[in-house]
Amino acid sequence: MSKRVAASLVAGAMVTVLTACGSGGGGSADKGSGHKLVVGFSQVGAESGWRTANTKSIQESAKKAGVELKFSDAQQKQENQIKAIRSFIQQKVDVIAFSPVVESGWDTVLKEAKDAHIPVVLTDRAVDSKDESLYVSFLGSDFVEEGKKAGDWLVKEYANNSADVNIVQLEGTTGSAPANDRKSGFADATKGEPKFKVVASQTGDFTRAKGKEVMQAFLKSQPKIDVLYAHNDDMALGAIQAIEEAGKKPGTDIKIVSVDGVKDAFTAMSQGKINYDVECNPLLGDQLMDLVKKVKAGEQVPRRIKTEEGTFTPEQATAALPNRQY
Ligand code: GZL
Repeated sequence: MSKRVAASLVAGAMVTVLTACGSGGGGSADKGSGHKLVVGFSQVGAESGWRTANTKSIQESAKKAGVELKFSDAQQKQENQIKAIRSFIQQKVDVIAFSPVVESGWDTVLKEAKDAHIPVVLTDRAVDSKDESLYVSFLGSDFVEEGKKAGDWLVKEYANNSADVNIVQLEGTTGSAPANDRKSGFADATKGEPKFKVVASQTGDFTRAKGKEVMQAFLKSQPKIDVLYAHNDDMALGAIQAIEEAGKKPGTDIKIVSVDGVKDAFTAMSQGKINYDVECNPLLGDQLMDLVKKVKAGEQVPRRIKTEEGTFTPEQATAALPNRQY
């Protein structure tokens, strides 16, 4: 388990709530002041279907909650997020919330927010700062658990096989919490089985284009690929294009296990192209608005709020498709 996850466990106050159960609604003016709650939000970017759904959820929930949202898209660049946070400090927002594109390099700017007495909430991804006073809460998934779920499925899928299983891995953005933790969770789940060999592993930066490009390289360099483990569906969908262009059948010649559970991946699953999908729920908006209102009101909030999420076989994905929100 990563140090960060262990720390948050030790920090106690682990709260697992249903993502969809945010209360939302109702004005969010400070009790008595009439001042509209202003939140500065720095988003990673618009790199994937998951991110698009996450942004939509946050924007819609802010509107519903009567929160004024100052929203910034960092185009997956840490320096843009740091600039946005400094701008929110200048604007004296009530609360800063952000999804850190990578785990490291945040202490200086978060100290500036602390010195300006502006509370910070992490959503979706975490930071590896040792100074826990730099943010009040982290709302998001347990990526180590997601990686473990993917690995556990693979162990079951190949329980009766003794031959080597050659795995290629499309990693998320280098240095990001989901990439680090999904990699370690998967490795932990499969380390007891020497037949599982990760023969190639490279970042596809969570995008379809890069996922396709790296999968093309894997197909050229690897004589035998049995499984693709993709850290998100967008990279898996890009890889599917590469696999089909190479004249192979995704889901059959090369089994695919992925993470996120977005609609396009469920469509691919219904076509037999992805074999298992570990859900990572992007619908954090209502919970985030509840959280920022409590933080602004000075209420005690949990250090760690873990989102509930499941796993999908092709049959389950096909059944879920008609009502899938994202
Ligand atoms: C996970 C999130 C990841 C998704 C990707 O919570 O940070 O970033 O898995 C997205 O699709 O790009």
